[in-house]
Amino acid sequence: MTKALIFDVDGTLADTEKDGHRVAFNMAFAEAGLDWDWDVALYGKLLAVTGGKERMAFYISDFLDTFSIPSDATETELSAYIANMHKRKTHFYLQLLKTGAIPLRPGVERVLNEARQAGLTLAIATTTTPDNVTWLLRSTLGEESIGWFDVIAAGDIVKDKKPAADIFLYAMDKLGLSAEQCIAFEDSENGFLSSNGANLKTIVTTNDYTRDHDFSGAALVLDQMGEADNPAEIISGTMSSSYLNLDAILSV
Ligand code: XBP
Ligand code: MG
Repeated sequence: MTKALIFDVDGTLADTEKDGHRVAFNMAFAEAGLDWDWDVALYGKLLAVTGGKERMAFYISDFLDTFSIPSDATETELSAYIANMHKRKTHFYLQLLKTGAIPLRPGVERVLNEARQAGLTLAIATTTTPDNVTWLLRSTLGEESIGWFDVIAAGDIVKDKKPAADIFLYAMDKLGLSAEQCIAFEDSENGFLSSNGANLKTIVTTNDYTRDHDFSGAALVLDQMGEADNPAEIISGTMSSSYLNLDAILSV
């Protein structure tokens, strides 16, 4: 019997990547005097790697011919330099969140409230930085919404990030629940590989970056959770209603 819903954050709760994280990365690069510009298309390629620090290391190794740490940088060792840059990126991302620039996706608030009213436990399993989660919740649902989640498993709390199953296994361990008692919500192939690797039934809501990803084996794939006046498109699986509601979730 389902006792908990475990939500991914970026791309699932909110469409944060294209106009949020990507913009924040570019703001940090500009502040550091780097001529790096992650446009929408390039960022879509870089999203193959989860984790902002890992994504920057991926960019340096796979997309730059050469890279030398700028002489005026405070850090001389590459991982420390990347970590420092990531702190500044997170600073700029939180600024964007605090302006209310990034809303929740359609249906997310309604699904969270339906689940709460039905007595289900809520949790988060995300690769992003913990502050990014609390500030997304604070800026969209208010301070008390942070308390709606029994577990917020985020970022570096696990060694291996998505697509490894670690973050979902960690969340279930902290919940004290088995995979059979939980349903996961994801938006990307890396995320689905992670939740599926943890043997979790998974409901996927795609976005512009992940529409063509492989979600074979997902319980249900939609283009969004949707609302009565903004129906979801069913990409795979079956759903009796025109938008994702608790009945549909518990029927997968
Ligand atoms: C998505 C990610 C994160 C964000 C950037 O996480 O891979 O790395 O792109 O956030 P998820 P950070 O879909 O699991 O929520 O820079 O804080 O990593
Ligand atoms: Mg995601």
